[in-house]
Amino acid sequence: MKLYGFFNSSASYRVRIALNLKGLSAESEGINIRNGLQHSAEYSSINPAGFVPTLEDNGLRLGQSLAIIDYLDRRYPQPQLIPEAAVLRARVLEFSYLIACDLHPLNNLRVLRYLQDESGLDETRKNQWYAHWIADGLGKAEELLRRHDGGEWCFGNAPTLADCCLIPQLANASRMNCDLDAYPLLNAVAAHALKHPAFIQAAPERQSDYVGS
Ligand SMILES: N[C@@H](CCC(=O)N[C@@H](CS)C(=O)NCC(=O)O)C(=O)O
Repeated sequence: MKLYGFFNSSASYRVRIALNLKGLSAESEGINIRNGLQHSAEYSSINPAGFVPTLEDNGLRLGQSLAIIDYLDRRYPQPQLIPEAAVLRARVLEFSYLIACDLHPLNNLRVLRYLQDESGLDETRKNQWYAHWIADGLGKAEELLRRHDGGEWCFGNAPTLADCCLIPQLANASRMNCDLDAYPLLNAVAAHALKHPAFIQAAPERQSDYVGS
């Protein structure tokens, strides 16, 4: 198994957590998206979308972190990260999509670069944009947990896809100096998760391609 990723990429971080939780080891290849390597001819032939991560497994080549984790869950079911029970599954996906589909794309590297390079936003305005969408998304995530939470993890007493999405997003927000005080439930889950070896080992600074934030 091989994972193409980038140490600071939260989508890659989600998959690293899932692999670790399942006890799977994958060869890791860093694609430096700060230097534009996601657009190189070589990587484009691997993932035409120009995003990390990409997983290779048994002849399969797959992009999109949530699709990758869903694949891993089917192929290597233990422990299950996307629950079977209808309501719990729906809650986990609702929370995960809020982060992965609504929040994360607005603050992606290509969007931030476009805002600076094409729309002329200076560093301060760009950071305001970033912080605005973090506050919007994390505020909604906090409210979902307030309504439906009930355990040490986002949903219940075992980690799920929701935790795989939350922890990397909080790490990114923290790296960008966003104020996280308004999210006590998210912070409590993070404090718990960051004691778990699967989450500790998936951290950006533990990756072989780490070059500093
Ligand atoms: N929906 C995709 C998003 C992947 C994504 O946005 N990856 C970022 C890093 S976290 C990336 O490759 N960005 C490159 C760019 O913006 O040019 C997924 O979940 O895998």
